[in-house]
Amino acid sequence: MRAGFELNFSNTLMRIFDPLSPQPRLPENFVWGVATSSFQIEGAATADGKGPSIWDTFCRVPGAIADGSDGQIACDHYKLWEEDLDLIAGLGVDAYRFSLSWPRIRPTGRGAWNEKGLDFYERLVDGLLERGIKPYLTLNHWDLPDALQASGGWANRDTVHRFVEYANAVDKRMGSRIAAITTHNEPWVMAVLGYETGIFAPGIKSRAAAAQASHHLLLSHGLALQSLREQGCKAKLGIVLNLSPVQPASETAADKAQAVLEDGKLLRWYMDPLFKASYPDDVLRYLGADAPVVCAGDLQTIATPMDFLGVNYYSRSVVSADGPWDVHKSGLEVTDMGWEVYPEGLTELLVRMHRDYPVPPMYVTENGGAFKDQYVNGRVHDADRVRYIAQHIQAVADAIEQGVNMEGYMVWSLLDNFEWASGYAKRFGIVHVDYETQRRTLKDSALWYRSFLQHQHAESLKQESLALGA
Ligand code: IFM
Repeated sequence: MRAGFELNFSNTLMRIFDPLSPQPRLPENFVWGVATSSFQIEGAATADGKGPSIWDTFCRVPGAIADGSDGQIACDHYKLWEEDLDLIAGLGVDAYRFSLSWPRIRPTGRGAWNEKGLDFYERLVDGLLERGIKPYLTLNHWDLPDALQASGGWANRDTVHRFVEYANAVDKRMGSRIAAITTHNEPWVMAVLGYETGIFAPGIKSRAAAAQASHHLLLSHGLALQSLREQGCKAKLGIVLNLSPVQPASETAADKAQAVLEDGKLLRWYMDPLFKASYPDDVLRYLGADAPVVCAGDLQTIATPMDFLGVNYYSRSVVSADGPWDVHKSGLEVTDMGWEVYPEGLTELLVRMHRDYPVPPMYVTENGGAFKDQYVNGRVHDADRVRYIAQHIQAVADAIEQGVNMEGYMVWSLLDNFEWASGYAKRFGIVHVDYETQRRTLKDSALWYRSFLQHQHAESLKQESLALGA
């Protein structure tokens, strides 16, 4: 066994691992990475002047987090960051995608800056560069300063301007060392789960507030891009969306119509303004009086050209006009989150985006699975996660075959971490975290990813020397 550990190989996995079989064809400079986010791993919730975020507050709401946990310690990454960077370097990845905690940098979202917060991220960025890893920085992965929520959070247009100030400050301090800056991670999640269903922070239940929040998130993205470019930012700039192909549960007219509307709410509500400077009519009709207030020029600002688009993909979405779809009906494997394993959906999605929109180069900025891992004698044999990742890498390669311009793939997640309303029970990491001792252990998926990347890099070198010899 090449990787020195036992796995049940599926056909895809066999193909990807076996040097004698054709490997997935990924472009020469394809960027391989791992991803995390600040609130999910950092801990140190009040250290060195950090202010509270909406998630610190939300975690205190009884029943909001399944296991009653919070982000006070998480993976203690604020203290263990050097060890974690060594771990990342050991995997042989090209890039690390991480986010900054806005309230660590500006504790109340407006007013004084916290130099110690900026210092922390500067050390992190320099540590990555010293190890030869490209920093992919996200400005907003959901942990809004709680003080801004007091005045409405993302439902208040003022937050847009506070975000631009924050983006500028980060760029001034470290922008020249960053490979790519993402404005927002998954605006759909922040708007819909945060302001409409209320199952995520800030826990508001208002469709109108959610629609307004989504508009402000998009507007702040466009304004930040313009402002960063004006101040000479050299990093690639983009946004990250959570997307899925939406399929009807049956061929009935009602199910099909429902699928079109859900696709509008999830995908076109974000892609249309970003790439066509308009909101989709069917979703505007559905929202009626809850549609957002859009000022003159907003849509043109939102459609400011980007250097890249990030796509976070986990599964497909199946919808029925009769209510929620039972994932177990399809007979597909289902992860510990209750999400179907559906790699072909990733190819379908990427090809559709390439076909329907003038997209810049795309990245899969998150992909991975939560599974019921067993830690036994210092090992985690997570064959299900290995299979999941391998199949999705193949799905990216298939999209490239069909002409889609893909620049990278990042595994979610480097570490087991705080999975939002699910707390610590759901484990997405390719590295196991023992939350009692903070010991990190590479799971089989991390060992597999490392071997896979070694092989990819060896292939690139071979191609280069062939080209030189030719
Ligand atoms: O853990 C999250 C991440 O923060 C955003 N994308 C989805 C992941 C899994 O739910």
